[in-house]
Amino acid sequence: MRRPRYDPAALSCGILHLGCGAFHRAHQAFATQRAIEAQGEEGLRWGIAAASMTRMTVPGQLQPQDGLYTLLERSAAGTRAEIIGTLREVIHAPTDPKPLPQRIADPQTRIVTLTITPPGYLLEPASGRLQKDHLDVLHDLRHPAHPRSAIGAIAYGLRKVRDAGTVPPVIISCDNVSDNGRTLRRAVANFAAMRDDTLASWIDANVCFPNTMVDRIVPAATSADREDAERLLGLYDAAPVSMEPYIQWVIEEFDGPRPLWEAAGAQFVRDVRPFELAKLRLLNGTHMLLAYLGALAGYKTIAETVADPLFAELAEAFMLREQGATLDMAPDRLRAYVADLMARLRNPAIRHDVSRIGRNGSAKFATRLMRPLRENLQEGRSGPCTILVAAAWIRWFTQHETKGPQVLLIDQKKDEMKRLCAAAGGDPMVLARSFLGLEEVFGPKLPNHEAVVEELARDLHDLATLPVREVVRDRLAELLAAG
Ligand code: CS2
Repeated sequence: MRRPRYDPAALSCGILHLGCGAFHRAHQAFATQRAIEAQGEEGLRWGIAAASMTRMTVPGQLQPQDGLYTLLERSAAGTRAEIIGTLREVIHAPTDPKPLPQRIADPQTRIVTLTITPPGYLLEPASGRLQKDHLDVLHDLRHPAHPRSAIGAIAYGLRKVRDAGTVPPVIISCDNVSDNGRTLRRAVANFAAMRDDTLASWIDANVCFPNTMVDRIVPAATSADREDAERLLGLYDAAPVSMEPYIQWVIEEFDGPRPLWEAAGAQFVRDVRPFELAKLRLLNGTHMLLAYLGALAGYKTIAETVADPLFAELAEAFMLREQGATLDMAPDRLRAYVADLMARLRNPAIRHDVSRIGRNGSAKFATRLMRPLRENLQEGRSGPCTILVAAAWIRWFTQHETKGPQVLLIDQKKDEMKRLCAAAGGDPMVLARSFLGLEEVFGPKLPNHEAVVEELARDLHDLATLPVREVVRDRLAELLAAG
């Protein structure tokens, strides 16, 4: 059991984090622990005040244990445990006596980090425009002192900074969102502009939102995690987090004080984009492929799905032929990246739920799958695996009507999708056409749109009538035959 090599009680909170889920605790909170250890006395200013934006679960678990929790690094070789001490404060934002805008404007806060998941940006996925009629937007416009969304909190926090004439914190998105820093800036500035154009331009001119790429596979915690933590620690831990050994964090260079995150392997670079595209398309896109198809085949986790050679072969073909073709990567590097990724996906000690990865597909399709598909089609290449993933995702919305494996459906647009399925009355062409017509998910008409509709309809038909493994086998054979 590795312990923090500093006194957690001596930390002050230079970082405010929004969205205190397992990913934050396995990634940024871990990297900050290494940074503080490397910086000694200097590092003690980098404690984290971590805010849960809605639910009380994590604050309820972590407050009684002074923010301390166990990280379980899991691989086929075994489990390594470490106590993380960086969360100096754990806040439940809706009930915290010090509202988020005030915390953001506190001069002690030099950095604000976020893991709020793609829907938290309140943007239409395909157009990138703020959803001005979103309930959280409407709420926050009415309650500037107690905003509910991270976007509202940042806008009003920055307004306080501007009014006080102090130095704004650097705001770092750690979500799997394309161009995450710019996207966050756009969401915050669009929100600010709904009431105050000068605030929006002040934010544009004065606040730094570096782009980042974050990577570490972190499944949801289970009771087995709590049992293992207790065995290793000799104490009950209500909130341990499991994770894979791999970690990557690429951050766009910025000015201003910050923790020495390099101590955890973070890289500071001029341009995050190539790293981000490779990660979103190869890892996150493949996660979606395995989750949607794997669930239909009855698999519960990613490791179970890739343990099936058919699915492993499909995942590899998808990365090497389809997603890989859209990346500016030398063939050797691409092959090495894919090989590493396959090993990570196979990690038998990580139980990464397919239904969890499948959540919020409507907010994830655009960046991970549709943009690369569009690029492939524009270049005259095909995208059979991507279209098959779209078909599998659509099947999730009708799965409850069948005797097949059931999936846990969590998606902002769930009701709309179910309506489309019902309206299509089982006709795959109608279904394919109406889904692809959802611009806010799939973007504007694709090049060769009619051919894509037909291909999607064929996949929908086959997935409805044949065992999913058979469909996968058939599509793989077609792909290999095409050379
Ligand atoms: C996953 C990611 O749920 C998902 O969308 O693809 O959480 C993935 O595990 C991480 O991005 C890995 O870095």
